[in-house]
Amino acid sequence: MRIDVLTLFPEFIDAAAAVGVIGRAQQRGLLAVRAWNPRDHTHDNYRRIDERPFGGGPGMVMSNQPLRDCLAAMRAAASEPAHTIYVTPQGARLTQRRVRELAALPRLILVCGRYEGIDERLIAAEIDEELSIGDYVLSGGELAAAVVIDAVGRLQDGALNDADSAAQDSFENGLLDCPHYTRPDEFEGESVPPVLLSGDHAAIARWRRQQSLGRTWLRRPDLLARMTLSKADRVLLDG
Ligand code: 6GU
Repeated sequence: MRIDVLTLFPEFIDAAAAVGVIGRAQQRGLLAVRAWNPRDHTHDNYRRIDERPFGGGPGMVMSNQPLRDCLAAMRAAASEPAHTIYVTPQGARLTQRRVRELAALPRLILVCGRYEGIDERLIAAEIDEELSIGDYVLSGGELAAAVVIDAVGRLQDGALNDADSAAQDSFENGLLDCPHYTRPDEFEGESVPPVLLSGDHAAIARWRRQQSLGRTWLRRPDLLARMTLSKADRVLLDG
């Protein structure tokens, strides 16, 4: 998969995509992330990238021409058609379901806004989808784009080692993950739940499922409300 990112801070995206699972996926040739700076498409001496908003008021809007020309250069750099996403708090909330769908596409273009964002006509002409990563305000789209790159990149075939794969189970099945423990079996005066030392794999699986159900009920009842629980899950949850 290829991901091209339009950003005033390409070094931020480069750094985020160079480490961990995503960095390794790039080294393995499973994913290619490239950042593009619209400032390189300005023609004035000051390389200006912001303009005052029509109608007045505080804040600035990103300049139309450099953004349009940068996007054109990005599109021309590869033959695969790109699905173009503007990351903005005005977008639809990103979910693991949408992440799975995006991960199956051959190419994404992510547009990061700064200041008050981009001209509405640019959204109409160039953007396929607007996405938000949550109900809080960031000073720019770069952190949100890094979130999209990470969530989508780790789902590329071969990106996760066995050691990482277990973590995939949690949100994927609609529940929060169970607690995890490692050695020593007594730490800070607390023991490991005995079932995990029992060697009884069926009992361990049941305990983990029960923990997932229980903490989802406590912490994210909204997630449970949207699920239909099996009879076995009902018994684990209700006792
Ligand atoms: Cl995608 N961008 C910005 N600037 N803030 C956000 C966001 C995106 N998602 C949540 N807050």
